[in-house]
Amino acid sequence: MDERSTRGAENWFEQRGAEVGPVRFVERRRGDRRNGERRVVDEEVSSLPKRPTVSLVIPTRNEARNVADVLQRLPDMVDEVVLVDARSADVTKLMARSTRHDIRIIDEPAAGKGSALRAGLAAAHGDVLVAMDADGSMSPEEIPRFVHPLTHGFDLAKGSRFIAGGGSLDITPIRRLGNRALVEAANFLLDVRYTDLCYGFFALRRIFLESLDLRSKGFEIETEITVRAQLMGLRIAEVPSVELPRRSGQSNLRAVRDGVRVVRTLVRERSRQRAVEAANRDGAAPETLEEVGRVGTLSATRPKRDGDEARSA
Ligand SMILES: Nc1nc2c(ncn2[C@@H]2O[C@H](COP(=O)(O)OP(=O)(O)OP(=O)(O)O)[C@@H](O)[C@H]2O)c(=O)[nH]1
Ligand SMILES: [Mg+2]
Repeated sequence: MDERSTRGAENWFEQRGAEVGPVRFVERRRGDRRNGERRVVDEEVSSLPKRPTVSLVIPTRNEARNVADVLQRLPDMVDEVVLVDARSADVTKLMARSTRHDIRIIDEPAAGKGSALRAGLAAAHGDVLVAMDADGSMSPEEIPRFVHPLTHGFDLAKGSRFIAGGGSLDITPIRRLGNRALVEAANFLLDVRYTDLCYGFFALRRIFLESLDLRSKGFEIETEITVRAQLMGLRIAEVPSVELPRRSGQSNLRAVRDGVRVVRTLVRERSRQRAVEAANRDGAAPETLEEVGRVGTLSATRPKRDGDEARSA
């Protein structure tokens, strides 16, 4: 989607953030694909504190040459850094510890970025969980623009390389095509209008993590988070982000294998959505966060907010 059509047809919020210049993000809602243009809705009052605590979760595999640079550039708003590493054959952990003394390092024996991310998210304590890669392809300076929507009524802020203000200096033509096909498939199956799907820079309110009930082991984790958040009725924003080439080292992504895993995730989540819709029609869908967690399914409506604060405490 190009800049003109994005800018003209969608719900842009543009505000001055606390630590950065104007913050832009686009609301993504179910029905967007069919309904097209929508009115900008009033921002909801957020139950997050104005200055939430922020945890940064970074999965690493052989990123010794990159991780120090990333950690040196973290903005002050990051209160906690959780690094998840188990399979590095280099000195990633040593580099991380010597750059940031208070870093929490978690050993996750299970292979895959998804397994690492799940372990890191579960271990983090902040009101807001930010996930970012360690290879230098994501700029820590962008973190405030992911946190900003969450303090203004949104629950998930997902990075997009393909809206105005975003971009990628890293993506190959093949990957771009594959990514585009996956985005279109997701939009068709789920009736949304995302511009990016497989991008690992995002921020999520921690109170929703348990209900998301994430299971992904590999690079399909971002798809699972986005799709489940949408099915839960969470309020989602796309935030422009610029992806740079990795500073050094090798990619862990295998385009075909990981693309197939994303497709499988989409199909599985679509059938789950159908099941929840059927349950909703029968009046049997869970209504509270506790019920959602207990029955292991997702409500098609936004979970109730009562007690959000207490849960996040
Ligand atoms: N702990 C852990 N981290 C991983 C694993 N696989 C990838 N990562 C990390 O997840 C992040 C994203 O992986 P990348 O290899 O950069 O994947 P990518 O960004 O899709 O590929 P490139 O664009 O080529 O860099 C990086 O910080 C990796 O170090 C894994 O099995 N375990
Ligand atoms: Mg990368």
